[in-house]
Amino acid sequence: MKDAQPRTIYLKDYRAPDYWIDRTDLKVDLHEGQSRVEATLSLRVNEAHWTPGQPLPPLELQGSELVLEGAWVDGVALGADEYQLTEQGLVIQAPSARFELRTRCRIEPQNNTSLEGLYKSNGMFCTQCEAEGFRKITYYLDRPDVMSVFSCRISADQIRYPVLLSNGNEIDRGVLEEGRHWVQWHDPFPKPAYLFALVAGDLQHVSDQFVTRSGRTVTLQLYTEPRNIGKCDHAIDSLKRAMRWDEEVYGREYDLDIFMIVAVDHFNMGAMENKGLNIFNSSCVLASADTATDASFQRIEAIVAHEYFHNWSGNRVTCRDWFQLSLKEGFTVFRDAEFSADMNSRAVKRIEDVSLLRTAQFAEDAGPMAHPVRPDSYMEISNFYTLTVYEKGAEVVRMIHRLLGAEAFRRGSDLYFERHDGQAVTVEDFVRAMEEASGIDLTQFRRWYEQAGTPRVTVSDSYDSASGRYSLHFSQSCPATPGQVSKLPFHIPIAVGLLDAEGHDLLPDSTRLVELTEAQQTVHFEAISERPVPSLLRGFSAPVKLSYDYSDAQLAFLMANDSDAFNRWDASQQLCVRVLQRMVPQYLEGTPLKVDGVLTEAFSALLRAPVSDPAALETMLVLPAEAYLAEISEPVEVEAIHAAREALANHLAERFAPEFEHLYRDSQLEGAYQPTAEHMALRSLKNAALGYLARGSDAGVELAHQQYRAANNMTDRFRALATLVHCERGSARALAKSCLQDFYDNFKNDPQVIELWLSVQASCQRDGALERVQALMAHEAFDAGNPNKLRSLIGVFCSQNSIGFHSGEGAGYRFLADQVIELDQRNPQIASRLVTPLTRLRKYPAARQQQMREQLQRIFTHSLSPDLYEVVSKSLQ
Ligand code: 0A1
Ligand code: ZN
Repeated sequence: MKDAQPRTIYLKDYRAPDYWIDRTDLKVDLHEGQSRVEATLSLRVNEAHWTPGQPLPPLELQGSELVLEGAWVDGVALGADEYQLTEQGLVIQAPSARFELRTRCRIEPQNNTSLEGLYKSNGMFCTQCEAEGFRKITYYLDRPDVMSVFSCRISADQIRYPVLLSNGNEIDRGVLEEGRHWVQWHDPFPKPAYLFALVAGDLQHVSDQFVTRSGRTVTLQLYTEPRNIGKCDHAIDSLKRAMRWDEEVYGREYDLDIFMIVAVDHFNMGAMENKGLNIFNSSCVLASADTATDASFQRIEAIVAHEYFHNWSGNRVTCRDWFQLSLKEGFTVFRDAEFSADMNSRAVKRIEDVSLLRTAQFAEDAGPMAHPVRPDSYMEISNFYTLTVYEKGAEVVRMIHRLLGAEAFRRGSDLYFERHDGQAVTVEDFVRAMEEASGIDLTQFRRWYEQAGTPRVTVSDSYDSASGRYSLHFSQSCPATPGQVSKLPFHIPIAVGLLDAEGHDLLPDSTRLVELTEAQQTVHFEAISERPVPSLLRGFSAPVKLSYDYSDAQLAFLMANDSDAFNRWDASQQLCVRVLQRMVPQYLEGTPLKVDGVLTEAFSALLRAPVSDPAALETMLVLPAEAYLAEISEPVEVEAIHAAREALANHLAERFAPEFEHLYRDSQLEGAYQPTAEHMALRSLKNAALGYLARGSDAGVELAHQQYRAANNMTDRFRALATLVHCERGSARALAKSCLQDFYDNFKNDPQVIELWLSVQASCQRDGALERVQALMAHEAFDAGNPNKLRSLIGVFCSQNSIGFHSGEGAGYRFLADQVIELDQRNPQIASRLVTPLTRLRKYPAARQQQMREQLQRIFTHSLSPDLYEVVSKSLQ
């Protein structure tokens, strides 16, 4: 905690370090009270900053919450006047251009509640060093451009901690007195400190093997607490698929003899790509049919792949500084998205990713923390692990892929990996490799990395029947964002299709890629035999807000006919949004809510057609989320949006009860649970139908109850439970209550299932939501020290339960502020993430905005961590 305003760090101030660390040898002696870390660093002055004969620059090592016991230079102990301890760390004068520094520090991992550095989770020791956690383990040049060869000797009590892991290969082990033992690890690949990891615990593991394409056998191990050993298979299978895919698609092979994953229950993020020793949030790696939903099976596959892919995009080639974070994250998200698309339904994966981007990243880009994919300043880097850096960053790489084509893109990635292997580089290095390999000029394209905000593209058209010329007129603009008032035009790839009256593609290769580079631009299509309906931004070819003045009938037409599956879905969403947006003023005026007939007709066509792709159909049956409707509204009328969405869903439920009944019956699966794409699609369709059936009749409610009781897997059980909990019908009330109790009784010992149980209650919008959440905070199932529990209960309530969060004259805002103030003392990273819903204040009508502001101001009166200080101060500006 700091009282003074945290310092702002600027990209323009980047300077290479004064010293390099060629070798880092750690001895970590773990105890229940004070643990000891001895670090021996082989230092070498950076000759770019020093000429022989000149005085050597001081060595300034970062350190935080460390107690220094001693320091030795080339074996000689430093006297008290030979070093300085500052707020940032340890400063010493170097004796020569090369020297060895040894430090010994005491730390108390058991009291580390920030979950950054070395800490304890359920009795095991583990680490999280990205971005700047290593400085809580020892004094170091804790920056990603300092790459070092690490070895690590861990010693601990043999009974409590039989398993001792670190990066690289185990090279030796032995026993000590007093029931202690030690293991020595060595990682031959130079790496920055943020990729260091250590684990000590009473763990079991499953083991498997992977033979690389060059014939090397790699041991794969997944470590967990013994009670979870039956939940490892899916992650191991996913890992093997990811390893094969990266060889086939990117030509990347794994490089060590062993790859380990460890599951921990207390983790701030999803997972971490430490070299050879990935550490995962349990919820992102452990799964079984009885305890994990299809969504979590898919999430695990994606995250296991993501962390594995980092071995090349992040570890072998790393970031020069944290402004370059998207270099590894945007690229790796693009890689994992393509992997998931190849393993499952490509269209559905794209729809899911775009929904997230449009709902949450667009909101971020329009909020007080908006920043470019490559930010140019930050106070606290932990605040920049954002949807903009990850998801928009992935969209930027996707656009490069589209502009270059798959082959040139692969040449570009080969060049990038080959040229920069073992280096810490920049986004510019990545873009340049892509340019050189393809011959395509990306000068203007680079603005995607530099300019924040979501570009708007407005399209109109004209058709000259005499000449057969069809023209699309584009104009682009980008709203101001903090620190960036005016923007230059972006280079925007827009995939365009043209449909004839029968719904067939008119263009030769069905889709043409239009490249916008000007603020205003017209594109012509010749020899077009009739006035077409344009299908714009196919596959969401750029992260923009595109508008074209479609009629309702044209949207229904695209929804039924577009050859691009993504755009069929998008047309259905746009039509729903239209209808919902017409209902919002009806609600505000107190007139009855009316559903436009054209939507009913479109749904009728959809539900009457034979089901060719169950997964795609399901995506169309899910109405736009309230959060998305909020993102595209200004001001956000929370109750009106909710009422409109409910009215539309109820209308569809009543109107199409027989169709939903058929879908439900026809999507039943026989036999044991399988997490295959095909089965998941059928389950998701069946459960979407169930949601409508339960809205529509008491018989539907009973069906949900039956499904809950008969389910042989967590997807069906949980979806039935959620249906009952969210159902407004009176008959659902008692059933929801008894099923929630039954669910708890059955799964109370399984934290991942209890996260689901908390989240389904937190998102229930019925009256009294805040009181229910507060009651759950006092429940034995809740643990304020566990980020997953905080996210499932408080995070879900504040971000997904709009009625609950915004009701009660600001009671929800006060509640969130109270939680955040308290949490900031223990875990600043989570506090600053949890506060996000309050930072959206400018979207709301004046009275709510004022109430939200008051709570932000109240938070700001406290002594805040840099994390929370940055977010709150920027939101109040
Ligand atoms: N690099 C990881 C995510 C991660 C980032 C920061 C963390 O602690 C502050 C932890 C994990 C990834 O992209 O998966
Ligand atoms: Zn990542």
